[in-house]
Amino acid sequence: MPVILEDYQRNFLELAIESEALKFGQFVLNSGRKSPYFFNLGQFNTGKLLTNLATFYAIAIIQSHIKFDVIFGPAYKGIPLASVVCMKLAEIGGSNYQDVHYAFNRNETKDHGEGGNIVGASLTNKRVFIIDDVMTAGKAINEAFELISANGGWAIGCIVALDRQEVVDLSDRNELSATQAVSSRYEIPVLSIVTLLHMMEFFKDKISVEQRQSMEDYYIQYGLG
Ligand code: OMP
Repeated sequence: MPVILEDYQRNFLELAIESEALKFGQFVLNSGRKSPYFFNLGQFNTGKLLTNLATFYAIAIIQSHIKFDVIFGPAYKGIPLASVVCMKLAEIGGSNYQDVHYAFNRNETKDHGEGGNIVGASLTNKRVFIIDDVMTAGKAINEAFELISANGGWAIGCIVALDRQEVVDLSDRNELSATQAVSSRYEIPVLSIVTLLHMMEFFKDKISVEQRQSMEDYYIQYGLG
């Protein structure tokens, strides 16, 4: 099936290169896998980049028609994301998004003041939508689900900027990618601004033959069969 990119997805990838968030080379991932590319969302760190990034997330969320009460960003990279995307949804999302709250966790529980480890809106009895940077094996996102459930909320969906579309267990080639596994385990949609396949399509004539070959080899080794 041909991979077609929408304008906002192209704009996102262009800014990812401009900001050096996306780099081609040799990188070691959390999982220990050696990857020919790495995506560092922390590079979207100017007002221009951040407002554009928030718009790309917001478009993907609005197009999904998912309704929720709280957008939740797991510490650390999810924290600015939850706040800027919450604002952007109110700005461009119309009436459905005016009263969406945001929340994030701190890594250490506070035992004084307001206490607990959730900052911002309460998650109790709320439909919670998770926002994060990248999904490879889904470890970071799984922790967010546990946190939401421990705080009485219902995780009803999630979004990352980049879905690396990697299979978690290589011994089972029929297995799902990490995003598909999360989606089926929790029975929720998992959205992304772009997937690895979008990236490969966009960069096919913009990177060297060697870089393209390493991307294809990596996809054959770790990507969906
Ligand atoms: P999982 O928790 O295995 O899904 O890996 C996601 C995390 O890996 C991200 O939240 C990042 O900390 C890190 N990461 C990136 O930021 N960019 C990448 O391109 C790849 C990774 C990674 O190590 O897999």
